[in-house]
Amino acid sequence: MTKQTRHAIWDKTVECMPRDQLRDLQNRRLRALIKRVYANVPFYRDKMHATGVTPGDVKSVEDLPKLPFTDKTDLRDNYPFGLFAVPQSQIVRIHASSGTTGKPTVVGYTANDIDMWSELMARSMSAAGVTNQSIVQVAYGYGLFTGGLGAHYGAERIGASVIPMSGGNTQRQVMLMQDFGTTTIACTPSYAMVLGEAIRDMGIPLSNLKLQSGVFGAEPWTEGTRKRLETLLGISAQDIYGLSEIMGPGVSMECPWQAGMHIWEDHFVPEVLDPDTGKPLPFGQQGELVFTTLTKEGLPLLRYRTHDLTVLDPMPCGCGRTHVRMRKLVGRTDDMLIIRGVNVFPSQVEGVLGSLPGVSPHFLMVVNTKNNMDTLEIRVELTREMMSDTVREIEDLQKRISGSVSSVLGLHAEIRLSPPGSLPRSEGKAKRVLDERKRE
Ligand code: DLL
Repeated sequence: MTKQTRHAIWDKTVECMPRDQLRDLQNRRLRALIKRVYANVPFYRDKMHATGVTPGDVKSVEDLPKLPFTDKTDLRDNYPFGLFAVPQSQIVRIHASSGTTGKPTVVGYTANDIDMWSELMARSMSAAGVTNQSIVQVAYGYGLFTGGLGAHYGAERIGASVIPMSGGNTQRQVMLMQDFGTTTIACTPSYAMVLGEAIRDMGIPLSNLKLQSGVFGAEPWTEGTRKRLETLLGISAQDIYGLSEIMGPGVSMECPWQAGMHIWEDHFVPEVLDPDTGKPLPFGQQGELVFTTLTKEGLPLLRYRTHDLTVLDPMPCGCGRTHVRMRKLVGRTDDMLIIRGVNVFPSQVEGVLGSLPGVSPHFLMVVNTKNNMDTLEIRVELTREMMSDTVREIEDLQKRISGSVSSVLGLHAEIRLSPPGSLPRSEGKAKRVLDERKRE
């Protein structure tokens, strides 16, 4: 499939709406939202009082900077249901995302919220070519995580046949993929890699499969990984973004042009800020993504700080959709490691490894301290082909990885090569970092 392949647009009226009309729609929805949260959520009412803003002060999207931010800690402080804007009797679904520490972040949906989410997931999956002829294997986890049920409802809304596999059980996934003629696989890119390698290792030719597309998200992945997945699985691989607090998957989605993810702006207003000062940045500059939800009933959020780093691009897209695009994520502000004073994102390491033949995309960064100095070791798996090479060739490869890592990261890393299959595999979001530094 080429990048310019056109798939039917799910809701052309909205997805291709002229930007001035889209802005009018946002402004109307924003005014209604502010009234709603002011009336129904004491937390927002108090915050607005504290900053001296009244609902009447927010007339349009341009007024958003007058409003205070919301952060994950606000959800934690009001755990579990304190920020819900409707009585619990109207909440029909609860999801949660596990934090690194303590209590999870809890989100609640009304029946209308679930309907809106299904619609936006239908919109998103259509952009990856899913139709009512498709057979969609959902290998995102089902449960409190939003990936499984989000993809499930979206694919059903389109009328596709859904296989609700959840993550894991790789051999069985591959068997059903063959037997049922799966056309679209929805899972994390790291699990897609596991599936692709299993198909290869089981000696199954791609011609035995009917795979056409992948809907991959929930973690950062690079262009190099996209190429590998497209080759390994014989598909077009599209990026999908979202977070449970804002809705779940389907906040934004790549179109076949694979040039950024369209944020569904009729429901979410994005801003990009300088993460340190909180000041809005113009289009084209990298910063932290912040969302205001326009239509959510259960858990509306004002200026929610995602901690995700990206760049917004408002230029028209070849696909005809007018909604602003966000660039593939670099990572999260809280994923950023500071090693000997140098800022490092795991996605940079993924980028380096993806560009070198002989190494698999599986890696683990181990950060430690030795003599009061940070150390970085990168464990990298060799490919099977490379394993049959001479020690000399393997040593050369090690030097090449080390050289590329130092020049991209600006930091020396110890490269530890290991045999194929030796690093842990993930069924959901990959764990790329083991930080063993002692914290004060
Ligand atoms: O990961 C929702 C989701 C499910 C998105 C399935 C896409 C597909 P959370 O568990 O709340 O929700 O994690 C949200 O994951 O803030 C990003 O840091 C990261 N993330 C999500 N999608 C992408 C992506 C789901 N396409 C957090 N690229 C977000 C990079 C992503 N990071």
